[in-house]
Amino acid sequence: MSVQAYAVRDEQRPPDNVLLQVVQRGLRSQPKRLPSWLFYDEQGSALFEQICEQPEYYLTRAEIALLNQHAGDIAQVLGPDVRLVEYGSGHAVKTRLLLEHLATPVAWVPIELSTEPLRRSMEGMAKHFPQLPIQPLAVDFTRPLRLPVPPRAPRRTVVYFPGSTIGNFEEREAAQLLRKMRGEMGDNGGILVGADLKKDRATIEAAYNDRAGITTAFTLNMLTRLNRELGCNFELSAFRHRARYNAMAGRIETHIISQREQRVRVGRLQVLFREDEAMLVEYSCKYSLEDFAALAATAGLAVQRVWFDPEAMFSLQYLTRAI
Ligand code: AVJ
Repeated sequence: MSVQAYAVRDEQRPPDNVLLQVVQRGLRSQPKRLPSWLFYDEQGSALFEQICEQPEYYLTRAEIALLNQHAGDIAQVLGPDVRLVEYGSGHAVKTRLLLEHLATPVAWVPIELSTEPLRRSMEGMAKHFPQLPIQPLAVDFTRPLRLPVPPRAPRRTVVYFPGSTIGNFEEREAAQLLRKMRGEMGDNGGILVGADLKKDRATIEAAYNDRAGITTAFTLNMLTRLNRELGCNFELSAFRHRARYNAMAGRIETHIISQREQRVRVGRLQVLFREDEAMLVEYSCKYSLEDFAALAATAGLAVQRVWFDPEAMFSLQYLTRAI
């Protein structure tokens, strides 16, 4: 393809420029880092679903077991006529378990940047709940939101944020995100948020280093994506996945490690990787109950209720306004 063809394509596709800027900035910083949302192209989303089925990845099974056991109780606490605003349209099974128990929900508002997963989860949900109004929002949920006007007045707006995705954010950003949700839910609202719990290192590390190698493929797929979408030349066999639990910080830290000294083209930038240089691609924070209550408090929220799966691996926390 000619240089000109590239230029034209770039002009017509501003999202690529944003992507290039994000990636160049991350690869220029010291130490190098890339944001974890870059994992979720179509292939990455499919790999994540496979991760959820690995025997070592306990989070999804635990959260579903939790809902199987407690969805009735959770629905009672939330009460009737809830508007359920979901951050990420994610694993539809969880939302379904919840909605099945909610009394006369006003609407389900799934928020998901990529339109294809959004469309798919809407289709599935519409089949299960033909009466339920669905008001999708194809936007980035970390940005300020304008929620659609509900079809009738809800008694309460509940922001549902399952999966421990909150753990991907550093503490300050997580608090900021909770504060934003607090604004969106209003005075009488609540936040239902999944939070993975601190536990022994071996269990946590195994979850991010499955034996089948799916997590490795998921991590390295980020480079495949950058090769395809930005014309980078990452050589996949020269990088590897590393996920370690930092007990002091209470989080899994996932890095992509360069196995040798090498240069990679990122737009007009040449990026040098040293041998064994580590590039940070994800945090997955783990919480004690105290940790999470403290995080909620910094966002002006109080923990009303906490539910656990039968093995107490995972928690679902219900937060309301503290002040
Ligand atoms: C989707 C953010 C909950 O951090 O556990 C799984 C993503 N990364 N294995 C997590 C993930 C590696 C996952 N979340």
